[in-house]
Amino acid sequence: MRVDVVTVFPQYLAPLELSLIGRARQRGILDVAVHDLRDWTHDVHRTVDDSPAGGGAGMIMRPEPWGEAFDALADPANPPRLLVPSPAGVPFRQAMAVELAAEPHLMFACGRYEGIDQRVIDHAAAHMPVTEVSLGDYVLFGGEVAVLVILEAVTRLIPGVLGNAQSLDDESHNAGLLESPSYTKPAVWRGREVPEVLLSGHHARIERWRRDQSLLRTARRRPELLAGLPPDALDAADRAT
Ligand code: 6GU
Repeated sequence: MRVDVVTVFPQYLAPLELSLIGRARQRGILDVAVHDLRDWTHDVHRTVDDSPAGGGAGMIMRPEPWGEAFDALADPANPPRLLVPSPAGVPFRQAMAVELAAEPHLMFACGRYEGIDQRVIDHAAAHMPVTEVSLGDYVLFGGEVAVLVILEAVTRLIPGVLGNAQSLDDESHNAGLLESPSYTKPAVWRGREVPEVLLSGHHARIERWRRDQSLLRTARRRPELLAGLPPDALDAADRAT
């Protein structure tokens, strides 16, 4: 997968060198390029923003550098999918991560200040698929951290990135529910015991216990997730919990 990120703070994306994303890049599974939006300005001050049309506080990103960046990075015959992080976007969820993991080319446009001139998004949408995407109902300074989050969620779904493919399998098996708590050694730590069933070696009982913990956690912490499950998601044993 190829990924282009356009930002006025390329250093913000430095963590993409690290850990599993960095390893995926080294192994050629992921080809990430981070671009400085100011490289597409032409004035001595390398201006990317201006005051809002109609007045108001803050600054808006001018359209011209964005237009040139997209011209340089998007092949019209084979355009990328453009993602624009914004608190006004559609919620980013695991289902979107799954969808993005199958794309050959993603491009991210990181807005700063009070946002990007809307014509940038409208113009891009005439040439490529565009999704304005939000991490949740809170406001960040800009889209850079959102790109890190989205790329981490997407990269781990690309075949060959995760060492243990079984963990992805377990995840989808538990679709729509929160994970059960997990434990390791020692069996007793500061007087607290690992739940006995997990040490029993009884795999059917262990699976039942994990499933029950998932259901209870989800009911307590995210009742709206339980309510939104498809009708066949819970069997009789689940309902007994
Ligand atoms: Cl994706 N971007 C920004 N700037 N703020 C956010 C966000 C994204 N998601 C939540 N808040």
